[in-house]
Parts: sequence; structure tokens; C-alpha cells
Amino acid sequence: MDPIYLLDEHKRLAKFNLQLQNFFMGNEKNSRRKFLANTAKAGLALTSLTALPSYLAAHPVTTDFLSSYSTGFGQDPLPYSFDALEPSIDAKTMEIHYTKHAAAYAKNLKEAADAEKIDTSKPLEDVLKNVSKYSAKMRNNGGGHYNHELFWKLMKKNGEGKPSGKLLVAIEKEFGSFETFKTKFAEAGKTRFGSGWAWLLSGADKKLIIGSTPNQDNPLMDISEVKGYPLLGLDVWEHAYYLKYQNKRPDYIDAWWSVVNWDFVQQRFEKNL
Ligand code: MN3
Repeated sequence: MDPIYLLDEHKRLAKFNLQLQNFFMGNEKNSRRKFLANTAKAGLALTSLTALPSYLAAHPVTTDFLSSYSTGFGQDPLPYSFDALEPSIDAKTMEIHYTKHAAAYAKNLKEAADAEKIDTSKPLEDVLKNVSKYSAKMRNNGGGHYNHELFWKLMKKNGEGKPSGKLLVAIEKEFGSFETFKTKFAEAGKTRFGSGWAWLLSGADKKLIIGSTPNQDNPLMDISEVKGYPLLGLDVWEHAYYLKYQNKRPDYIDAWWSVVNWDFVQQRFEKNL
């Protein structure tokens, strides 16, 4: 399923969920009419209402989804199947990456948030911007969780290959050509020593910047050398590619371009203009 579609789906479900609550709580005038209209739109027959709790449990929605651009403290569903990004990223790597590595960041972030009394109804971005005030566990797992939540949405089956519109114009203006941009971005990923991320970000003056961060740091963090709003990020930890590519990180990066979700990168860019 297309990630953008999925984000819209989450927003719709979140709205639906609120209306559902209002309906049962009697909080809203006409809520019954709205609820019935949305039930029909959701394709749920009224006779299937008894199945609704399990449906909602299987499609967890929180108010975080009301904004597609803020990140919650739990894992969103992967917006495609484990094998959707084959052959660029193999199914086994995706499965282990999402269900083990990324799940561990989310779990450890939850522990850190509980210990450090973080209001987890607020976006994770608020914590990252002040991450120097928190523990190393918060920095590593808050970054790890944010980076992966973003990473999954930045990919899709059959990516467009390149951006278009205002983003393409901005990339060509900043880097000369899209090909030069790709070379420089790949270089940032290849030369990141040890584990980390390569980024395309929008700097304070909205200037496009290519950079990289170590470990699970990211450009939103106050401790980051390279600062700005992340538009595109690439995980260059060995766990992201080792099963298929072993030590050949450059081959992984070359193959990754074909699964980049440029639609989503463009939306992030235009929202941040
Ligand atoms: Mn990873």
C-alpha cells in the first residue's frame, strides 16, 4: 500500500475514531449521523459493528496521525509488506529491521520516556529538539525511533526514481543536477564511519543541505552538527543491508534509489517551505 495513502488512511481513521467516541459518549450533536456516514465510507456494514473493537485494535490510531508530519512514541504499521522493496531490500532484512531493531528502539524509548516523565501525547520532535537535556538512552532510542518511523515512509514499492516540481528545481539549483545530488548524498552515506545516517535536509534558511549523523542522531537534535528539517534519510547501519550486501554498503545505496518515495519527500519539502 502506498505510504501516502496509508497516512491519509490513518488521518481518516483517527477522525472516525474520535467520532465513534463522540457517538458513544454523546459529546457531539449530529454525531450519530456523522458516525453512520463515516461508517459507510469506511466500508463497514453496521452488522459488522461488533467486529469494530478488533478492527480498531488492528489499526491503532492516535491523535499523532492527525498530523502526518509529527512522530508519536509507538511504531506505526509498516506501510507495505516485508517483501515490497525487493530486490533493493530483501524481505528478511525488512522483517528483522522493523520487528526487531526498530521495535527495540520504540520499546526503549517508551522506558526512557516513562523514567524521564515525558508527555508522550506530544510529538517526539519536541524531545529531539532539546535532547541534550535528557539521558543517553533518550537520545539513542528517541533518535532511533524517529529515524526509522521516517525511513519506512520514505520508501515504497516502485519509487518514482527522481523528484519533480519545486523540489527538483531546488535540488538542481543547489547541487547543479539531480545526478550530482545523488552522487553527493551517496558519498555522505558511504563515508559515514561506522553506523549512522545520510540526510538531505532543509537548513535554517531553507537551503538544501546534504549531511550525515553518527549512530541514531538526526538533524532535529540540538546536539547535531548538521541541523535542519530532515527531508530524506538513509540508514547506513550494517543491520540495514548486511544480509544481502554484506560489506558492500555502496551497492545497497545504489539499489536504494529505486525505492525512494519521492512523493513523500516532496510533500515534506513543500510543507517546510
Ligand atoms: Mn536501522
